[in-house]
Amino acid sequence: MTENGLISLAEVYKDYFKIGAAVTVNDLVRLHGELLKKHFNSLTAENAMKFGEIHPSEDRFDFEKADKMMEFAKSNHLKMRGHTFVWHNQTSDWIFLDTNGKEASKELVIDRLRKHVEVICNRYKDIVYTWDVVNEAIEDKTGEQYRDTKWRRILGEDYIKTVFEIVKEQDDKAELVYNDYNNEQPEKLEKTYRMLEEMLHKGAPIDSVGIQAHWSIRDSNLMDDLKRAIERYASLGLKIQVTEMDVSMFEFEDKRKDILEPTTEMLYLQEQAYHNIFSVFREYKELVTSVTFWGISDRYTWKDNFPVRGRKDWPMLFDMKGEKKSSFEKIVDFI
Ligand code: 9MR
Repeated sequence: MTENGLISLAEVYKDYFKIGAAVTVNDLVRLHGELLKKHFNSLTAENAMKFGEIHPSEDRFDFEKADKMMEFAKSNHLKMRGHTFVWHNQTSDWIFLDTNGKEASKELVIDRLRKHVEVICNRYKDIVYTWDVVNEAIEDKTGEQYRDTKWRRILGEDYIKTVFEIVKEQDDKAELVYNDYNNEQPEKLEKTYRMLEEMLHKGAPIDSVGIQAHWSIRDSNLMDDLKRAIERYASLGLKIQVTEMDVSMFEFEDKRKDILEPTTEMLYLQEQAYHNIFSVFREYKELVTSVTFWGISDRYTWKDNFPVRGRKDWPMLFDMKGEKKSSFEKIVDFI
């Protein structure tokens, strides 16, 4: 069956979870457009729905790109993930400033956030099945629980709960997600667990944890960490979404710039990684509701500029020509 050129990833996984991709408007046409229609049933705007992009000043929204994505999704029977309401990056400064240019009060920021969420939810909630409500709120440094952000400083300790409540008021049908990276790794997992436990206890309407899954071909302990994380989060009654997956050819510490195409060893390690990771996702299909890739093919990936600016990476399932890689074959060969 895997030799069949007609195979669709979303179709293969239809009884497991949604299969998504992060997109720019350029991905909606030509090769990437075709791959999206064939293999995916969920879209995430890579940047177009972030606060700073969609609401650049208080009285101006820029819906153009997100609307194009919505139209594409509607005409091709895909759903969308809404990404993202509250994050420390790509957020317009105006929301944190009052009319005198001083830091805005808690009441003012909440009022503005509520209006923002209301507009975005009303426009997109028919097509959006899940929102990344709060993104990356946990601190990476050992010993510190929360990332120090303007949101937290102004809205206070329980801001995560407040934000989830605001989104729930506007869309009570969507799955509401707390989304972060490295949150399968033991230390960050425990911090995240503590935060979620506390917020849920206080009544925050959190449905799921987003595991971003920015991984690499040499992540040791990944399978054990991942299983433990899924089980820990599930013990709080939460579902799991894999929200931004890619499997880089380079470990974070590997800053080489002289590799101009993936080696045979890299491709082999990548297919093993994809194979193992998807076996775990399938094992937990009752808990995992979607798996989204942070891109479509190796032609375009944010990893080309992170952590090394201008260094090509090849983290996706489709190669530079849009052809299926051996990693693709490995994740559909269970049927
Ligand atoms: O892929 C996104 C890239 O184009 C932006 O420049 C970057 C800005 O911070 O954000 C990237 O997407 C991020 C996502 O929204 C949240 N998790 C980490 C992703 C990769 O940085």
